[in-house]
Parts: sequence; structure tokens; C-alpha cells
Amino acid sequence: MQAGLVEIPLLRDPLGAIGVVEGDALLPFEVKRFYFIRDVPSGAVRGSHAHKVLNQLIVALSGSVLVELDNGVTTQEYSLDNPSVGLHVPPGYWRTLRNFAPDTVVAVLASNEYIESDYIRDYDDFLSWSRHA
Ligand code: T46
Repeated sequence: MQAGLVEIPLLRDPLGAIGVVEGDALLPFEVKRFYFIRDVPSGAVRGSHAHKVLNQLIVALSGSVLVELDNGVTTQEYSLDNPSVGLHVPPGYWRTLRNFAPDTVVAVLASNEYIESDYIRDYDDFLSWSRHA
């Protein structure tokens, strides 16, 4: 499956805006976990791992972050700076999150609970895993 941007409908009214992710149409996976990342120090790099089966939607709710996705053959960068655009990351992508702007809050919707054995944390292991996947 290819990674890609997903538009999150934003309902605006005079009192503000509500972004909604629901149903099967927007995401090709069922959401079983929500987590968020905040208070990232300047210059910090997060991620640097891949997942074997986990699907995720990554959304910068405020601020901005650069997400680099490497499928073992090619690398693509996504600048997330808009809460109505999420990045769907299917399994099999080495992800690196960098260039966090101050006060950035990143939300992640995930297809599974936290399972450490789903992580590939060594890049060479990832390359050999992706060649045989
Ligand atoms: C990903 C990127 C975007 C938990 O106990 N439960 C959780 O659901 C998560 C996500 C993390 N943790 C623990 C595991 C570590 O002791 O929190 C600590 C930091 O996790 P990690 O170093 O994996 O954080 P990131 O930001 O490098 O990666 C996270 C996700 O783990 C990962 O799936 O794609 O955000």
C-alpha cells in the first residue's frame, strides 16, 4: 500500500472549526489507538523505525513537522502544517519526524495497540525485511 495525504473534513462555523475522521471512507483501517506528540525540543528527531503491520494517520494539529518516509527503495518528504490534511502511513515505511516547529502538536490515529514486536528499529533489518516482504 502507498503512503499518501488524506483530506480531513473541517466543519467551520462562527464558533470555530471541527475536524472529523469517521467511517470507512476516509481511512483504509480501523482506528484502535490515538496518541499525540508534543513538547518536542528544538532539533529533536523522532521516529527512526518502521512497522510491520501498523497503519497510521499522522496529523499536525498545530505547528508543523517534516515527515520523511522511506520504503527501502525511495524516500519522500511530507511537510505537515495543516490539521485538515493527514498523512496515511501504511506498514513498511521507515519514518523520520524532524523540523518540529515550537509548540507543535502531532496527533496519530493507529490501527493497533502499542505492540513493541511490530517495530523494526534497525535500518539494516528494515532493508532486509522490506526486500522479503
Ligand atoms: C510512530 C511515530 C510517529 C507507548 O507506551 N505507547 C504508545 O502508544 C507509543 C506511541 C509509545 N509508547 C512509549 C514507547 C517509548 O517508551 O513511549 C515511548 C516513546 O515512543 P517512541 O520512541 O516509539 O516515539 P516516536 O515518536 O519515536 O514514535 C512514535 C510511535 O511509536 C511510532 O509508531 O510512527 O510516533
